[in-house]
Amino acid sequence: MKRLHQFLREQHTSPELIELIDTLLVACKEVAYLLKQGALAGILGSAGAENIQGETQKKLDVLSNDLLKKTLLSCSLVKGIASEEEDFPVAGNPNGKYLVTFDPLDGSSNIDVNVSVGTIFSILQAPTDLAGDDESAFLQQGSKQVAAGYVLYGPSNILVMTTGKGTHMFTLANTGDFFLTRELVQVPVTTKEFAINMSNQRFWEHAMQSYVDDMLKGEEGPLAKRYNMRWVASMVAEVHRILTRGGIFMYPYDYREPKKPGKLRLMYEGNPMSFLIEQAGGLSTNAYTHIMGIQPKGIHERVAVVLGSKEEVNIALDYHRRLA
Ligand code: AHM
Ligand code: MG
Repeated sequence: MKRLHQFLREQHTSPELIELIDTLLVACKEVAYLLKQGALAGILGSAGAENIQGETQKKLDVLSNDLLKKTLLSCSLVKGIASEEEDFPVAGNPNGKYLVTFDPLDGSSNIDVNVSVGTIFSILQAPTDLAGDDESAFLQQGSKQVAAGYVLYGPSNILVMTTGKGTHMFTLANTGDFFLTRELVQVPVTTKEFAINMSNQRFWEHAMQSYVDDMLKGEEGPLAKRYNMRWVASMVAEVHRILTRGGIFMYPYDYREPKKPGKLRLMYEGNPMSFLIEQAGGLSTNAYTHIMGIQPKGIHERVAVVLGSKEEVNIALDYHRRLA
């Protein structure tokens, strides 16, 4: 079986990018180890603090953020980092070549119930004229990402990654090495499986309500398909399922809090997941347009997400074109 290193070298990935990915994975392996210990390491439960988005932080949100931050800033290639759990970007080496944005532990509401969570990351080229803690350095469209991926901490620990040459999966072995276990992943074009938090239905836009209503009508409805539904409440697990067997994942615009359209974040969740999905032949949108074409206005900006199997995402886009 092929090791991650060998695979990246064969893809002509630059030695610097390989070094950066390696560094990032050192932190992810530590997170994986902590998660495995669970209650034995006293790491479950709340940290008693809130992040900038007003969400209660879990102990492991804080621990994994600290691990990633410390590890990445020790790497001379890193000019700056931005994290879902940090109020502001943090500067690294002023001569560093890359910026890294990350969600240290996505789906963290699942930690205490022992369900899959993950670390999501996105790597950008650092502009030479802006400091590593300057927010504007990070405000690049998703299409500019150099690499993106996630590590899913589940029954197996799996790295899913792209550098723009397809999406590939690597499984973590006991030796600490990641081995290539699926090359050039392809999201099936059609699907009958959707993922959405139905309890928010009354807050969605009319077009989304109508689309989901029609899915629920099954074979007798206008979509003429019997759908199945899944909701793990961990985006990494959801995207992993879609990369594996197809599906559509939606966290749509939501008018609970009008100033926060959608729950997910563009820089830490929307862009990296879009890169992975589109490199695997899927489609990733905000229900109107490609997520990776959106010009970010702030590092903690939120975005509506509708991604997955191409044909199904096109159906969702069509409802939004007709009923918006
Ligand atoms: P988090 O980054 O604070 O963990 O929030 C993101 C998570 C996603 O993984 C998941 O898709 C969503 O929030 C679940 O939301 P809900 O609580 O509405 O089910
Ligand atoms: Mg999170």
